[in-house]
Amino acid sequence: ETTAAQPAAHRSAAYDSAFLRACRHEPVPHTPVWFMRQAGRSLPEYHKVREGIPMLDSCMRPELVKEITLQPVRRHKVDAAIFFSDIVVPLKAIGIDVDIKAGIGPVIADPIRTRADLQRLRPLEPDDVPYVTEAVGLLVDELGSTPLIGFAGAPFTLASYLIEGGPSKNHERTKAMMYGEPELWAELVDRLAVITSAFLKVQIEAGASAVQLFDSWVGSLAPDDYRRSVMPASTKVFESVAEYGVPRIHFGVGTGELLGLMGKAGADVVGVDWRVPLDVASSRVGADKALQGNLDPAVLFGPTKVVETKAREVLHAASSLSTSGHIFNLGHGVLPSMDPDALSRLVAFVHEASAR
Ligand code: 1CP
Repeated sequence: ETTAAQPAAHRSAAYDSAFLRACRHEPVPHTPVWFMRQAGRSLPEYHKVREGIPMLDSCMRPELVKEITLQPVRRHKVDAAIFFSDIVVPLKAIGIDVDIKAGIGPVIADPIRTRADLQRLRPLEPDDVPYVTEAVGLLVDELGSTPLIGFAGAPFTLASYLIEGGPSKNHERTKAMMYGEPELWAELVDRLAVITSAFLKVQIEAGASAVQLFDSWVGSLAPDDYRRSVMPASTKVFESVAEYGVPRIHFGVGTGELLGLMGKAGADVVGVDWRVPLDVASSRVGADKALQGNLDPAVLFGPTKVVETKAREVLHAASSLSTSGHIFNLGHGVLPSMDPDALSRLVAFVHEASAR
């Protein structure tokens, strides 16, 4: 977009990778594939290196982060790596007492519920996360022409964890604040936008060649509420990294009715879950955006023939798009109980079936 951004983008050894080309709507030799949550619990080699190390501690050890991030690239031959970290890492880095509990997820010791609590959400400085800068640098050197995707949690999803104190099904307290104390809510998501922007910038400055903003739980909102109460903060995040010219991906679950707005918030690529076929998603998002998705992760528990049929349907829906940009992914993350070999076979199948 800006001339200042061009040199940085061109410097990257991954610039001409299928993944980055697809993000930019350029012709590709094959449809690029990566999987959300490709690193982690589905891989025996992950369990081995993580043994005895708490999740958030592992995110602060650059050599370990490098190894875990590379594991799925080596094993599955995916077209992109995603930085091994978590959406709560920047919160921990500014002093929020958060832990990731096995079998639960992020748990916040003192939830954020009042105006006074907001003071604890100070801006993130690069010096708060030196281990992120170091790990991204190590990875970019090692990955060469394979792109590294940086990521962060979007303001709504982070707000939900902070207000509820942990994972939530209905986001009751979150919505109570959003509807009942709109000014407090607006200030909260604005502070989270500032933190998230800084966290993405750290990763881009260190060499990440794309970023994904995860608004995993925003599908719980109706479009009007999204537009009014969430979109301004998410837009602020995307605008804050626009100058770098790296592709910005936006993803959430159950967001069929929000896809158009999520694109308008400032994404270059919109991630789609498995509930909306990609040709339908494209009509909602517009031809100027690339799409990422969208095989139902649970299909991987079925027979190989069915996986291939369903994957072909995804490719077919994408091939009829008015836009050329498609990145193959699951409609949400890899599940811990998935057979890694089924994922490797899927990568090979997508590459072969889409070869041009
Ligand atoms: O001990 C462990 O292994 C903990 C499991 C785990 C892992 C491997 C957690 C706890 N986080 C992660 C890594 C992680 N988290 C990555 C990098 C791995 C990769 O993608 O290859 C990423 C991108 C995330 C992002 C993340 N964390 C999201 C957004 C993505 C999504 O799946 O929607 C969310 C919602 C979280 C919160 C979180 N962290 C961990 C868990 C189990 C959860 C979800 C809890 C819940 O259901 O609310």
